[in-house]
Amino acid sequence: MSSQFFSEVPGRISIAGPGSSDPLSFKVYDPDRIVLGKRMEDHLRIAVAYWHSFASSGSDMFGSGTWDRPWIDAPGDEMDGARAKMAAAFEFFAKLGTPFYCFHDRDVAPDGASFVEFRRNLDALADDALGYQERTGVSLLWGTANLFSHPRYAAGAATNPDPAVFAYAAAQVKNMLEVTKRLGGSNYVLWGGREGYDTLLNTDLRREGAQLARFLHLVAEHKHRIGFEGMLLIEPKPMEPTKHQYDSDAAVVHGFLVRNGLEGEYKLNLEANHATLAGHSFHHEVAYAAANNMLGSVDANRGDPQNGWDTDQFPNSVEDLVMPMYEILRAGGLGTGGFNFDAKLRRQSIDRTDLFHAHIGGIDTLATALLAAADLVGRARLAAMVEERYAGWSGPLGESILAGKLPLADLSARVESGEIDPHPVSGRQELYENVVNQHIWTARVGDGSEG
Ligand code: XUL
Ligand code: CO
Repeated sequence: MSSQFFSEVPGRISIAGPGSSDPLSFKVYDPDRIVLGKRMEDHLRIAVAYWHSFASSGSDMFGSGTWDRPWIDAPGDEMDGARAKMAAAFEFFAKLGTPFYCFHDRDVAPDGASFVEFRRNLDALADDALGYQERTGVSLLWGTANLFSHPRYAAGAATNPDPAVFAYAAAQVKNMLEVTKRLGGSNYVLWGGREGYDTLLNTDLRREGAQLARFLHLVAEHKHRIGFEGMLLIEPKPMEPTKHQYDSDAAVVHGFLVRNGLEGEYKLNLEANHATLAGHSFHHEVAYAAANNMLGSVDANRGDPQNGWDTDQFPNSVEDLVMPMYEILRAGGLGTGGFNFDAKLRRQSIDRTDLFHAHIGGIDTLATALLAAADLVGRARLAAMVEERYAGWSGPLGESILAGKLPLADLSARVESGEIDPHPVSGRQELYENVVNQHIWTARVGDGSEG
């Protein structure tokens, strides 16, 4: 295993178990452990994000980069730098031992002086990526085009007041969709970073909605034209960088797709911190997607309860992840999706080895949540309690109402006659909370995870 950039981690991260004192080992994650009949690795389908971990130097709006990332200032021209970055990325993926990665076109390829030059750069680097994928066995979970960093996208991409910007974005997505297909990507993501507005005073909402719908139709058409078999995914986020982003949350995106005849073409890539920015729990977003057959993939991270922005920290709370994981298991899993660490180190975590600590902690947190959620699914107590709560809807009255057999007048007559006389029943929220906690505790002490 080559050790060009991460020599402090000589080989692959070991699967050491909960008693291990080696910080560079997994304590809970064990790819081959069978959970509800499936390998843990195949449940979680972990991916590392190229942008936060390899294309960024830790700069923020108040200061320049702090992280020790020699590949970013590698000697030679821009393409030499891009190749050093890719070498670092694949060395990291192979040592972490997780199966997937994700990238934006611009994370990998230098802009060049024109669109054609950018495409040539990306094509050459995609050839390199194919070689790395073959040698390491690491695959592409999803590709995406960055339609938000360049100044041309300041007023949006598809929703720009200038159709020339729409066209440029279309060219970029066409190209990246084809690159994603060539790399065997499992999905393609669209995050509308600047598809929104900073002020309504200069914004025509009706036009911008129509433009966005047209763009999504074009992307779906091209997907079918080139025979890309992966899922198209939209990633909701309510704001940042714009004041308001159109793809605010799972329900808003779902409604937009249905209204515009796009249902079935797109699913959702849900990010935990984006849910909290939208004023929802992550559980809410996942439950909504699962209930509407919109579950695609997850960007795993967490926000900070005291900060109102996208802090993109690595997940470390099992409590926060058990119920999203439960919904995912009950929906039959993420399919071609997975858990992508759209998370970044804190600015003071300057060592390259900190990248390993962050991912190991995040992965062990997901693994523990998976065990607790599998226990909840396996023992089926929560599901039985919910089923019982709605039992009336499977009885004669509930079924007749849902089948449209009882008009308002009939229902009213039955109430007036006293035949129908409901009595309040307890919602038992505290009991439900106790049941969930019990499963988290048993997963932690390593009992009963196989349900
Ligand atoms: C930004 C964000 C993006 C998308 C991909 O908040 O989450 O990195 O995941 O464009
Ligand atoms: Co994301």
